[in-house]
Amino acid sequence: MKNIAPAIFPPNGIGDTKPTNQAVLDWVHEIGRLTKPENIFWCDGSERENEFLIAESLKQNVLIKLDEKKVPRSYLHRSNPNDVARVEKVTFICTPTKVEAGPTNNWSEPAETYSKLYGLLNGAMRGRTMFVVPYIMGPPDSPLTKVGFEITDSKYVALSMRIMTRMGKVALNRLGSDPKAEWNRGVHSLLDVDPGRRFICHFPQDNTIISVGSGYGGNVLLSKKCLALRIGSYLARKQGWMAEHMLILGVESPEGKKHYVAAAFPSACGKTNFAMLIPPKHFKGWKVTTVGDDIAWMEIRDGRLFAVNPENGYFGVVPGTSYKSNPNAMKSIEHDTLYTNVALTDDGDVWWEGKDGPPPKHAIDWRGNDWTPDSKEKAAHPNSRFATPMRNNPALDPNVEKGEGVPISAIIFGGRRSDTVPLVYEAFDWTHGVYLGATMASETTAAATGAVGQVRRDPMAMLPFCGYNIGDYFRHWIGIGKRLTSPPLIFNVNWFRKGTNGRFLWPGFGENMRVLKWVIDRCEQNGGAVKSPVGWLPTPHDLDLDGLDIDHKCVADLLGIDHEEWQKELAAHKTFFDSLGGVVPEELQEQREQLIARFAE
Ligand code: GTP
Ligand code: SPV
Ligand code: MN
Repeated sequence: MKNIAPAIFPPNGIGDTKPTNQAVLDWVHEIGRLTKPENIFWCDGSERENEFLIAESLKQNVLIKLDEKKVPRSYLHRSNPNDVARVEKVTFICTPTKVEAGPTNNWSEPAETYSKLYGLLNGAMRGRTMFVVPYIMGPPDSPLTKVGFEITDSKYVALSMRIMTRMGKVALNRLGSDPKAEWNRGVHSLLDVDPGRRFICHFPQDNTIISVGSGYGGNVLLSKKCLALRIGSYLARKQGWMAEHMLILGVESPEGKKHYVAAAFPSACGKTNFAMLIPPKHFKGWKVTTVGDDIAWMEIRDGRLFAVNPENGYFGVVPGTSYKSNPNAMKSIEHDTLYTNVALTDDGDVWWEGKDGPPPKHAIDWRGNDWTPDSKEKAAHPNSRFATPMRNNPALDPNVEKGEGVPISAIIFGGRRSDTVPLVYEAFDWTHGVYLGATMASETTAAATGAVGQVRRDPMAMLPFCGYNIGDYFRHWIGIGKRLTSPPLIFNVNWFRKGTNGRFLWPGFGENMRVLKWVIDRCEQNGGAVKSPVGWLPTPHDLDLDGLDIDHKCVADLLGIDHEEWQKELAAHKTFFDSLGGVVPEELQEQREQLIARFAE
């Protein structure tokens, strides 16, 4: 096997911060004996370590330095062209029984899977450096915070983990030396980045993840989808909290009244953009701040739901990001950013489809080939990403480090639907809200390999991320509602409805403030709405559309419930529930019957 990740040799004082916890030391020793690396590099998260790893990555062409004036302290990484997105078909939940993984997950038997993966890992790090990355997910002093260790032979992973998590000594301190302490074991090896030997396997009962054969973010930054969502959701159910694929934002009125909102949209459906929203001129004095852009961990306190963002950075979609669509994201990625699979301009800048200004006359595309505006190929991969520290965000919420989290007033579900689903509506109550989440659907995107643009059911945007049986997950949601005395209101949104001309009916981005404002009005019990079969719908007068150039017909189409389309939708809900083979809770079956009955009224 060609060595695609040659070992590096740090000077004294770098790469030697060993933890004291014997359980960690034993595990690293065991994985070392299996993978047989040239040496072991113990990460501590320090600035000096970071500089060393960057210098070595530049030497090995893992990173390309961008122009220091144009994008200070920032780098470009190109992944293998066969390895540019999450791969759901080789992602497995390896619980003792198939029933525990449920009908929506790929399952494989734990003992067999360990043995297959150990076979692949045998000697896999020969001639390579094995990095041990300690990290925490969550603010350092939060009761929700979890410790993880990721072993990897990828410098790109070690560098990305430093941006995406609180990495290094903070984790060693939090773990302490109790050999029985709870922590996640993550093992990653690039192997030779062969799609045929690519597996992302989760062993929730062992709090263990093994990922091989990929170097792409969602498959290999094990803190994120693997720990914070798949293992996280499994632990959350056992321990009575929630791990969700949700952004968290704060919204403050000109009078200084503040609410927090969490929203679940599937991959590449607008979470980062919504979390960084800048209100249009008409909303003078309103402020939106970001707590998180992808993941929310939530627990119940005083009958309310409180949320923390377990992450420390943003791993965001690059194409379409501009000063027009998302100025806060643009400011966040102006410096100290690790770009993956974007185009490189001749003057050392980065470029992508949808960036402000004209395209460069010449660039090197994400594959490393010459590119001009006449090229048929895209310059940046549709799933090219930035990794940037959350502290770069000018709209970072002041409570982002608060261990107890922020109180959630509303939960919003949403998908990418060109028809049927209105711009916004509100559930009648919590259980109805769970039904909205359970039946949501969205067109697939480039965030995962496979066809793009196909409508699929993606309950709570967790289809690829729920680490156990989806029926039990629905039951957990219903159970949480029973424990809440002041539950968040639940809404559904759709920024992506299209007119007969095939164009989006709604301008989206900053203008989504108008929908958010209605959500807040409803939370404060002063927003108007009419009862429809699907839920509480705003009339055009209930939405503040002042200063927006949109015609009445458009608004009517956005808020319309087309009975014919909804008959198809109802049938699709049934098909989906039936496909789950009897795991759907009775409460949600009843919700479906009530929905049918409301349409028949
Ligand atoms: P993940 O990181 O994959 O979980 O994605 P995400 O949910 O954070 O999505 P993101 O905000 O990165 O947006 C994905 C794509 O949708 C980008 O190309 C955006 O430009 C586009 N998008 C986001 N918000 C809107 C909107 O309100 N309207 C329209 N039309 N497009 C949007
Ligand atoms: C997603 O696909 O939902 C992402 C990107 O947030 S990744 O981390 O690659 O999964
Ligand atoms: Mn995501």
